[in-house]
Amino acid sequence: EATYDHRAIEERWQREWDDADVFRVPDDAEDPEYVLAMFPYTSGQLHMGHVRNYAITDAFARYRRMDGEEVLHPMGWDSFGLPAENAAEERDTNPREWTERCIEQMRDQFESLGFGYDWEREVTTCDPDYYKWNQWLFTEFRENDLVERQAATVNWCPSCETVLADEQVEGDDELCWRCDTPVTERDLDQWFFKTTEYADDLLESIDDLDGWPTNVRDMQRNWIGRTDGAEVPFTLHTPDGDEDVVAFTTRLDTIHGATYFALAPDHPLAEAAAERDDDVAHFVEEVADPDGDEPQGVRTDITATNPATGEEIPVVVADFVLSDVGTGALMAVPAHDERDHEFAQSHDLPIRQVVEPEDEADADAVDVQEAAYTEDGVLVDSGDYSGLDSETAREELTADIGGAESAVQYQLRDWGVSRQRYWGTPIPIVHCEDCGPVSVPDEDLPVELPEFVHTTGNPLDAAEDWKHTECPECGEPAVRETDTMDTFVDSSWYFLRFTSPDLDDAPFDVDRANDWMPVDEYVGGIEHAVMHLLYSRFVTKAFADLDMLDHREPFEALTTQGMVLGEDGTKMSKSKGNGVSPERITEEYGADTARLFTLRAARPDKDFPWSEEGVRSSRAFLERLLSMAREVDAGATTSDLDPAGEYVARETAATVADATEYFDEMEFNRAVQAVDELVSLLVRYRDRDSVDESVVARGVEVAVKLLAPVAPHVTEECWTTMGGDGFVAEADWPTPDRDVSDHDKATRLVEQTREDVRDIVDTAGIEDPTGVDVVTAPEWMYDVLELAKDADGNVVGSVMSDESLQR
Ligand code: ANZ
Ligand code: ZN
Repeated sequence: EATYDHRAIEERWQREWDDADVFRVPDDAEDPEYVLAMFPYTSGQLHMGHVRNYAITDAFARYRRMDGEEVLHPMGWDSFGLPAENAAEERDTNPREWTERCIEQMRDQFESLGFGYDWEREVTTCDPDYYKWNQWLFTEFRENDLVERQAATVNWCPSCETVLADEQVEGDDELCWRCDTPVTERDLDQWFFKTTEYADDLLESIDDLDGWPTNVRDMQRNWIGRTDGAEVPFTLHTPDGDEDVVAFTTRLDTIHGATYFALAPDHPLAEAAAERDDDVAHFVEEVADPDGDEPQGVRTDITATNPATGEEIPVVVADFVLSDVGTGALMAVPAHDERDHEFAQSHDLPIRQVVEPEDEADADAVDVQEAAYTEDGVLVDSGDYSGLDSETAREELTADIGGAESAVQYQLRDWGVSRQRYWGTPIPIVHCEDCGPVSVPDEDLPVELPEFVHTTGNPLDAAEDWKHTECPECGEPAVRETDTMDTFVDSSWYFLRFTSPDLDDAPFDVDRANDWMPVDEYVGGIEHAVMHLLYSRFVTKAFADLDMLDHREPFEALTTQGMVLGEDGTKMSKSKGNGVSPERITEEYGADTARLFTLRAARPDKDFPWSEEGVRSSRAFLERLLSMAREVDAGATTSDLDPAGEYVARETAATVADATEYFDEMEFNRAVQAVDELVSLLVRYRDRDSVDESVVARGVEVAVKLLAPVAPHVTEECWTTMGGDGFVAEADWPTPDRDVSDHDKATRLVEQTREDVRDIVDTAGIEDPTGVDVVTAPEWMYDVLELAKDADGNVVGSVMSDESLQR
């Protein structure tokens, strides 16, 4: 019985876990713990990144379960989206059939990897029972003023006469993916979730997310992008009369140097100027390019009064003024802003310095005619404000200038959820000529997708029977909204659905959700660090304000896992041919080996290269553990232990203590390392002349339990072989059976000094470092630990070596 037949072992235990419902959790748990991996997009194929992601969460969930918690560890399918539509086109099928096949395949792969999910809670976003609640959420948010219709620019193919998603516009030439016609732009009314209402809330509570990686918290902050500044009105003189236009500025201290004023090309006053002046019209319609390298613009027949100087300054229309930033108008200060400077030079506008460095020598070195000086400093040529520092000047000017006030600006935009695609949640709106857009009443939800048809445009537009309906308000003929929702809506609340997946009168059960939420440990890719997390946070806060949830943040702790690279250290990809298929690894070496290798290779958040060598050594490790388990004398009783036996027993206890700490921190690589060392020690100890079998048995039992979350099948096999009760997956997590505090201290001292010792011994040229001055060690260690200090009290000694154990 010397073989490790991973196929038989893995099949057997997967079946037994399933038969015994090991991973089912009750609705109301006493000790609820929620461990979640970002659910996969249903591409049909798992890659190594998936294996890693799900191995991390599964190991953590299994650890927590053995540790006594009731662990919710569910899985579902992010199954709407354009790739399914494309695949359906290519394969002459429809998106639903294709997606369902993908799900079957992926579920099989998950099962063969032995991930312990509560499959009764499986959630599939393209299922009407699920997307019905997206529609309900849309309606509910709309009733609460969190949904709005706004004009937005979309890609338009003039030949197919259809809107295109960004992914459907190909190449630098921006051609339609279907007919290669150059794509144009169109303004269409689109639906938006008002995420900006929550900008401050979303920003401020990032401070409390101390279970999140710092880089992700920073990315969230940057995305929200709060800027503090002031709004200041300028009076504009146009041929049609005077009008006050407010500008947003972060540098009100520079207002005395504002020598021109600039409007975005689609500002109403710019459009009016275009009607009066062909040059302006030409610029607005033909030239303006907000993505261009150089700031471009034209002068207009409008002037403005600088409220600080009373001076009349020119007004230009310029493409570097963005219409969706601030107010779409700015005061230009060429002496202190680079863009304003570049534009002033090319258009011969005055550059007037009003701030200089505090230090005189530095001030002399500044020449604003050459380049803008953009730092804060001391004001000059600014009337009564000259001599003030920038900060103070900003405060005083905000107070003094009529109509000026402090203002904040966010980079965050409302979340546009309209997609002109088929494979998504239909937006539950009916357009009526008399009543406008009317929400489909809750009792008529879900609005189900019609049958898929192959067409050039959006299949929903072509679905005449589906599209034409009655207005829910007045009963007259009306037309359904044919846009579907961004699939990020699906994933913005799926974690709530897992708490009560079958509920048919609400998206989730409020009590259940309050019990299980927030997710204790959320694991997924860094590519979701911004949008998915932000949208989930937004929806959670909105639900909290609708009294549907007691929690305002969905994810207590977050881990973003690193990449599994190819053997060559670069990203795995088809074109480079350095990809590794999870199926081959599972077939050839077993799921346990695949899991063990991916978890021991690096900390979850670090990248690591694939290594076939590493895979083989992981497999060898499991073989060794299994063969030890088969040889263990499980019934052995303890006698008086000799020092070596006592040492091994203590090492065993200390390994439990250390590994438990590592598991808490999800440092599976260190936990595995600790078990690896323990197993090596047990092998050496077992090969000695005098062995206490109970010490070996306890050691192996501990190793098996500590490894169970990582390599769950083979450890079940070990457990049964050793006569363990039930499943190791349900066994109690081990606790140290000896006081390891002094051992711990001594071990740490040894580890810390191991390097120092070698160093000192080498440098000092000490020939025999042992026995110089024995450090106080617990009595039991004398025999196995040789540790010494030199005359100055520096530790110089050798630590327990393999040989000393074998004495
Ligand atoms: C005057 C000024 C003087 C400015 C100065 C900067 C430096 P940040 O800091 O990037 O958030 N701005 C205002 N509205 C704009 C718009 N619609 N499109 C493009 N730029 C706009 O940007 C704030 C600054 O961006 C504002 O402060 C404004 O220029 C410009 F020495 O006002 B500042
Ligand atoms: Zn109507």
